[in-house]
Amino acid sequence: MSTPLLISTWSFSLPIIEVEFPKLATAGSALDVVERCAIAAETDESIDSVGFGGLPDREGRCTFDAAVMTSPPESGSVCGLERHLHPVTVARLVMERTEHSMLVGSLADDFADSHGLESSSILSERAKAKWERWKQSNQDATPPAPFDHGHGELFGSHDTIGTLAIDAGGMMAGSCSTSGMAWKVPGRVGDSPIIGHGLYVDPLRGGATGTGHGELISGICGAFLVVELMGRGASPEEAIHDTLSRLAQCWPLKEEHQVAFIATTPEGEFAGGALRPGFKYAVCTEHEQAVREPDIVLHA
Ligand code: SD4
Repeated sequence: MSTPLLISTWSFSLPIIEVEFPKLATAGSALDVVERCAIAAETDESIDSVGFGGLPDREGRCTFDAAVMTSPPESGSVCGLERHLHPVTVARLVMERTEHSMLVGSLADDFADSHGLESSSILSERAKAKWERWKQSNQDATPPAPFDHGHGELFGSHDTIGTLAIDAGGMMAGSCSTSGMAWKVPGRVGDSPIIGHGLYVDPLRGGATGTGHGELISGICGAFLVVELMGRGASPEEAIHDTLSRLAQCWPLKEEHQVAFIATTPEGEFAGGALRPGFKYAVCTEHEQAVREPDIVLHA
């Protein structure tokens, strides 16, 4: 028997993981729980960077990316879904019903159709109205600001949801779901659905998931690096610190750049850390249900 753990990026995820945590101690599998956590965020229209309510690309088209993983041979992901509200479920179908690990674009939507998932409009009226306002004020800019999240606070309370769980049976699972950068160039895919970038789970070494500027995370295979460092003996805090330091060494960082990771060992020792202040993460254990400040902020 293992001690259950459920951790997730950003404070908005606490109410979600509080509902799901008790299931880890009973019969619930870590995989079911991380899928349901992502579904809850995808359903909440007030979260403008995940699922319904997510902000669109610069042409006003919304696309979703997601991934799930339980081990190196067991992962699934989708990029650029345009017609299905729960990309995490499509990612799980890729993992469980195919021999592949990633499907993209309209063909991934067709795959979801073929498994009976209902097609739907994924751009909310509120997100469309925000895009229209953005378009109005950016129409003369060439090119328009690529990484502005629209509300001027990329790392406010809402961003990509990344979740890691360990259930009572010792299974570890992770999920990640996002609508990506607001106003992105159509076709852009960030780190979240790429295994080893936004999410990595290895039952022998640990799990990690990232949030923030996907291009920066991808440039250093962020989630893989955190897990690899833990596998070589680093604590989660040290592994996140060294990964963020590597990133800071490689990139000419701009003031608005932010990246954060959460990570756990197979035994459930966990940490969260960020490049800059503003990041928080949510934790549920047998002793604690709380929003935590990051254990490390590289540029405090
Ligand atoms: C991405 N890391 O697509 C994700 C999500 C994100 O603002 O940055 N959202 O790069």
